Amino acid sequence: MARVIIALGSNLGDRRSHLSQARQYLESLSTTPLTLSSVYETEPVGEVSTHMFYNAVCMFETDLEAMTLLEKIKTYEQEYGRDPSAPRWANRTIDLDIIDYDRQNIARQRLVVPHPEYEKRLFVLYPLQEVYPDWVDVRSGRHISALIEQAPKIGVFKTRVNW
Ligand code: A4P
Ligand code: MG
Repeated sequence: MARVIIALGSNLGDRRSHLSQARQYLESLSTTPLTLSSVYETEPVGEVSTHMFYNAVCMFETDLEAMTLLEKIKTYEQEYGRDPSAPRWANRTIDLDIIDYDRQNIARQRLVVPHPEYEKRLFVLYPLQEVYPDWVDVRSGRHISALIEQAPKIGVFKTRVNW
């Protein structure tokens, strides 16, 4: 059994519904109830878009191997993570990233855990701190509060949205 943490992001269409549907899918991969963070509304980072994101994190236990979990969430993104009313080339409506897999340090070609760059992203760190207040990065040994202090500042607003 592995304890995993997945970060979710959506900035197109009905963002709450995309998070909620992905949460239901992740429940089907889990052997335990999910621990959910709040939904955060966050300023877009990078060139992707000008639309505000909804971001959240969830934690659960699974029997799946790390690579199998990756394949499943990527397939979900491709099959269900598109807004049917959006053009085919539009941004994905849901992004699912593996932040942690059982406190392991994984550096394979298709899977890097903890997720590469997550420590620069307040839109992951704030919800991560909510579900895992004592989080310490297995690569750097740094505590979540230090990671938050050092990350580039962006607008991150905790909402009361249910998902
Ligand atoms: N991959 C390697 N390690 C992992 C991992 N731990 N979890 C590989 C998931 N995937 C991992 O990912 C590309 C490839 O990374 C995968 O095929 C997998 O083998 P992807 O999710 O298909 O592509 P992506 O979403 O464009 O990459 P990434 O890095 O997840 O996207 P970004 O750069 O995070 O961009 N601003 C705000 N406020 N909130 C957001 O959620 N998201 C992005 C997405 C940019 N700006 C944002 C947000
Ligand atoms: Mg991604």
